[in-house]
Amino acid sequence: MSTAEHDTPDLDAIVVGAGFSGLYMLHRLRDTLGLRAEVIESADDVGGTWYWNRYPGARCDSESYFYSYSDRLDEDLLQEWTWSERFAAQPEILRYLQTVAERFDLRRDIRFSTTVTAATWDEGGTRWIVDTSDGRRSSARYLITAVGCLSTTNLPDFPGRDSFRGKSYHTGQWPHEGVDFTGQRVAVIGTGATAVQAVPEIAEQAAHTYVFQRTPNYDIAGGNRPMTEADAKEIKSNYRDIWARTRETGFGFPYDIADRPARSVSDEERREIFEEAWARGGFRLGTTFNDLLLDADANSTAAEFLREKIRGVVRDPETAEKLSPRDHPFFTKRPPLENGYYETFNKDNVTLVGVRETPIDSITEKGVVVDGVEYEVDSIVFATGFDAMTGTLFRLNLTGRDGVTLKAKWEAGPRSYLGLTTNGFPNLFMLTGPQSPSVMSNMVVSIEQHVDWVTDCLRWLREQGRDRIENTLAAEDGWISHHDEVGAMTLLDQANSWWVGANIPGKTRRIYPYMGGVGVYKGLCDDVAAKGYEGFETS
Ligand code: FAD
Ligand code: N01
Repeated sequence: MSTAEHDTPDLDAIVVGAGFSGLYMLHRLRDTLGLRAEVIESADDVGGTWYWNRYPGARCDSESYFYSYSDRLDEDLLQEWTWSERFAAQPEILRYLQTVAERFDLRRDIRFSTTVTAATWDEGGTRWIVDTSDGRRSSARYLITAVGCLSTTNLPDFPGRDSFRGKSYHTGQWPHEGVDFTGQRVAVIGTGATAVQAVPEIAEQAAHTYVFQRTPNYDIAGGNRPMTEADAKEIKSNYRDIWARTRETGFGFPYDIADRPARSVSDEERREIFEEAWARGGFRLGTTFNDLLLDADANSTAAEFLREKIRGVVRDPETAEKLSPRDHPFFTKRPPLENGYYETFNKDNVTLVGVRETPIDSITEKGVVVDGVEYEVDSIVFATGFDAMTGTLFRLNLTGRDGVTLKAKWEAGPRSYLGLTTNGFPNLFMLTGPQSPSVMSNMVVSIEQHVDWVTDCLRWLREQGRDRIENTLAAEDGWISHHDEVGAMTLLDQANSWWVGANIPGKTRRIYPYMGGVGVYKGLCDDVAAKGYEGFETS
């Protein structure tokens, strides 16, 4: 297809998505490399996750001072911006991303309210042809997906779902004007990280809240609090060290994982260590011992500690037991951070409904039916998560070399090199793609690492006078076997989580994120680059 056939002039790069990834990518392409780039975004503004997830209680669970762009973007912004809370709420994070967009004048190269509906590799033209919901067709040398790991909502197909006469909401597509539940009977379906944030807030307003739980989680104390001036001063004077640490640790947090197994200390000492981590709040509990995610026995010590915490808060023993996970190890499903979730179940107007043994039968005009009981409600909140990691990539309808679609190629699970590229799809880069650390990390650190790596790669291609890059099948096979080997060393496969694709009926069960850790992964990527992009063919 020749350039003349395109409605818009050719670009050097098209980026899909304007969240943390797409914004930083655009800045690098345009301002570092001087390329002509455009971002295409379904929403009418920037923000990604933080544009869509406006449900009550939405906030981050990586601490805000490191859940933000690092000195790689702008050292001055780090000093100018002050987070108001330890874990900022959605409006503040959205404001931050809007500020970044304004500061770097990014919006002028973002096409909003436009969805990429298909993208096809044109071998003759060495370009991607991109179709969008506005009927336009664009083309670019490079296609970079910044579509997010958690951006396609999962709305289970409960029989009768659409017959419900009240209002229903998915947390990932929350109305911008907010929802007032005052005086209402509300059903919340799901008990993942989203529900754990939303339920206390909804229960504050609603006349009665029914929480439908299929799998209880190990929720950790969030410990959110306002940031003090002293906090901000200390953080701002230590930023260099903080970022250096986030890039080297396993999860991209500036916390080190203690170099000791759980059974290397006495029961009393372990308890004290857990208590101290619990009191500090956040994911520190997961860093107390180095074998919690590797050894079932070690893991059971943390699991029992967390069950005890539930029993300590929830007064009704039957409800406490129902809320206590027993069918999977700690951290094999993403542990939510809780700020008042368990306490909510001490309220008379909150009911926990187990739907593990007796799944939701149907949704009727009036409410939710479980085990022959109809729970009549005015509103239903679907906190049922996402078709994570691959769901949004498949919706791009990517067709690579020789007419092969990504969906067909990945039928038995993702196949990538470094989680960044895939054979048969030249000049395609997937930011935080499956088989990279992505969701197993503080994501902004992983996003920056991917964006910087892609930037360096494009610069190198230009210096070499080349404009086509594709990873070899051998490199891909090697990466997948390393990825799977590392994943198999963990307990991750012992739970039915979205990390293994188990939340979506029919989805291929695999470990989707890379489990080798952020620091190790960065080293491997750097090594590939240092060896002249080993594992890639270029022309
Ligand atoms: P996203 O923010 O998901 O942005 C992707 C964008 O791509 C979206 O705006 C979407 O509209 C757009 N898009 C997708 N497909 C198309 C298409 N076909 N055409 C056009 N546009 C398209 N991670 C952490 O590390 N720490 C946290 O504390 C944390 N908290 C979270 C809280 C919530 C409620 C959720 C849902 C996720 C959280 N995450 C957290 C993960 C979070 O998704 C990432 O941290 C980060 O925001 C992802 O940024 P992104 O730019 O890669 O993707
Ligand atoms: O989604 P989830 P989420 N019948 O998939 C249940 C990030 N995040 O939106 O566990 C009945 O975790 C499902 O049950 P089960 C974070 O990475 C971060 O809560 O599959 N129930 C589960 O309880 C997180 O992990 C924050 O048995 C059904 C729930 O719905 C990710 O986003 C906040 C069902 C879905 O939980 C996703 O979290 C929010 C069915 N048919 C999100 N189908 C922070 O705090 C699904 N469920 C930063």
